[in-house]
Amino acid sequence: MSRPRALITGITGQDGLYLAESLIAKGYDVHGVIRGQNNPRRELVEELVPDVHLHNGDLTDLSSLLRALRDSEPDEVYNLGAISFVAYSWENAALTTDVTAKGVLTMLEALRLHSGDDPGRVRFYQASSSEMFGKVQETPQRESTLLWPRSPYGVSKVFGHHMTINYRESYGMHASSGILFNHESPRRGEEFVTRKVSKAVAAIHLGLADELVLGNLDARRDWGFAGDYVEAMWLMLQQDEPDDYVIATGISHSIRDLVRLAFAHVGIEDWPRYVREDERFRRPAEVDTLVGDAAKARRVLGWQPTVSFEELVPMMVQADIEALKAGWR
Ligand code: NAP
Ligand code: F7E
Repeated sequence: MSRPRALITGITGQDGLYLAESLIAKGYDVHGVIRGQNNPRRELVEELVPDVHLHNGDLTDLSSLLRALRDSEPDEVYNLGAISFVAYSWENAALTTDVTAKGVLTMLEALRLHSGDDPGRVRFYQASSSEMFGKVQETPQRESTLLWPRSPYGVSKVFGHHMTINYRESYGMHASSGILFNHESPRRGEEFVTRKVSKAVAAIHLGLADELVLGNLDARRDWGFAGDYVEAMWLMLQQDEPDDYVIATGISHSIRDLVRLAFAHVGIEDWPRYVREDERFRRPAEVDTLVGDAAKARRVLGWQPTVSFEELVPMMVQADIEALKAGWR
């Protein structure tokens, strides 16, 4: 029997790397779409997952996606590519819409054209987001909760989510949408708050910095570990029927909790001494609080998180300490 084949957009991102590793460990032949003429993250992908086959392509370019599909002939497509930084999405709303919203339609269209008479032959995963809940209308948030996005990013994800459902209903595609709450890891981009905090705390601990500048410390998020969340993506595509699932831990913490825990890992209790609040990092419209109900994923997929917030934050701080020390050698 031939190995199952997967194509991942967003292979250079946090989730793309974890998913590629996980699929390779499951015996998949893994392909990834990489954009740009000299992508600086290509090296990282080649180092961490050397068995992945990379295809040039961009979510805004239909023919490049058709070519990647033709050359990889996947059984499963994971659409993780996006402009994913919420704060940036206000400054580049049109670009965010082109990639994070319309890019989903372009990927779905490429897949529909590629699949010909058999629209269900390639299974499709869309990376939807808890940011779609925005100004939350129900707590905890579940699959049926009304969507009320608060940023150009959130609005774009709502478009991608509904387009995925529409292609499933219109063409019978095996298209599933994972509504994932925040998930983090030592590979998280440094622009996101968990990694910004872990890196700054590591630097303060090593005497390389003396300040951490943040925005809204009162916002609350439901944070999990990225390695757990990519397993949920895979499980969704192993089901006979496509569907939508919330993936979350069910526990929320404030940014203040995050900062306290990160500093505690390096033995600093008087953390407010090092933290300064700056309006620059506040958003035009904030998502104040998110907490997910993953009961459906637990029941249907048998999925549950394995890493708690109390384990995740020290893991990230420790990884940044090791990385900074390695830089000295
Ligand atoms: P990430 O680290 O920011 O990675 C985003 C990926 O998208 C990168 O590989 C990036 O490639 C790629 N990309 C950007 N523009 C593209 C374009 N025009 N064409 C093709 N690829 C493009 O994001 P992540 O945290 O891994 O998240 C993966 C997906 O899940 C994203 O869609 C994100 O919106 C969504 N999501 C994330 C979370 C979370 O908490 N992490 C929660 C819910 C949903 P370059 O390296 O070339 O920039
Ligand atoms: O912000 C607050 C900020 O940028 C979290 C993306 O993966 O998860 C992520 O989006 C919270 C917000 O993530 C700073 O105001 C305070 O309330 O880490 P973040 P996000 O916006 O929740 C969702 C699920 C996605 O889908 C997205 O792609 O932290 N905050 N001070 C700050 N945030 C940042 N970045 N920097 C600060 O200095």
